[in-house]
Amino acid sequence: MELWFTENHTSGVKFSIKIKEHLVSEQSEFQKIDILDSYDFGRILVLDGCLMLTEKDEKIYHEMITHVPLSVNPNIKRVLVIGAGDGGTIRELCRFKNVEHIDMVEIDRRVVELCREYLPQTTCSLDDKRVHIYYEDGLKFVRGAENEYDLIIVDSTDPFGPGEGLFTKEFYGNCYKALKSDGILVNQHESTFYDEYAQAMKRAHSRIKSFFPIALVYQAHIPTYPSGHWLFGFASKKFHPVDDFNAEWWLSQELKTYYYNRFVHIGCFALPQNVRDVLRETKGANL
Ligand code: AG3
Repeated sequence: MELWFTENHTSGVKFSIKIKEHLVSEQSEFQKIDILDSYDFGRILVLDGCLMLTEKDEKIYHEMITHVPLSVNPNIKRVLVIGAGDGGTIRELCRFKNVEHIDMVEIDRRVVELCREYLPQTTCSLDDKRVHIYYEDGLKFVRGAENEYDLIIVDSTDPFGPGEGLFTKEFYGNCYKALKSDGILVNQHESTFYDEYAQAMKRAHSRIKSFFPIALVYQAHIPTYPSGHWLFGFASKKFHPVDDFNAEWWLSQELKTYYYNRFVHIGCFALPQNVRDVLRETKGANL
């Protein structure tokens, strides 16, 4: 009998991967957690039916959400990561020697526990001495922080269910306050190809723009996400992601990567016309 995982990317589009084995199926206090083993993508983490990562392409997402901000400000020392229970973002951050302290705030302890058991590829740095894990709601956690972080990374689910609060005006305002005067906020920013995601992305983008003087979007090709084209937001109080890009410094770190490199860093901010057109519909757009 054949076993397939299917995510409905829209009401009229399905994306399926042939499965070897269904390793975990658990309803936590917050969401349905599934971990599967597949023939073509290795192990797969699924939350509430939405594919979060596969072993085959997770490096694209995790490198792009970390190396881009780190190579713009090599003095990043204190980092706050919201979500990210699979550990992939933490793994990439821990490769940077300048990073001294990482607070990771994940609402669902079971995601971390199950990923530790089944996804060692991404959880391998969660025990690094610099990492401090809090099992709390990220929205509440940032309320209490002021002028504390050089970088905040929002590695969330889609803006439905437990991740919804991480796309609100209140949250972005508190992130602004929690960042130092040269702080950077990077978030997973959905995509524009399908309308439902485009609406969520536009809302998030105009909210971020209302707080940060620099608010840009960059892209990556992630084969297993809806449409295969995914966006990240780069919002900042001072640093410009392209003008302040420190390629020499990044090269001097000698980090072997799968997707990110100095050419991608510049190129990922060059957005296709259809993405620019959607962004232009957001409040305060200056494209
Ligand atoms: N978080 C963003 C996943 C969004 C994918 N959406 C979807 N499949 N509908 C990924 C978490 C990786 N650390």
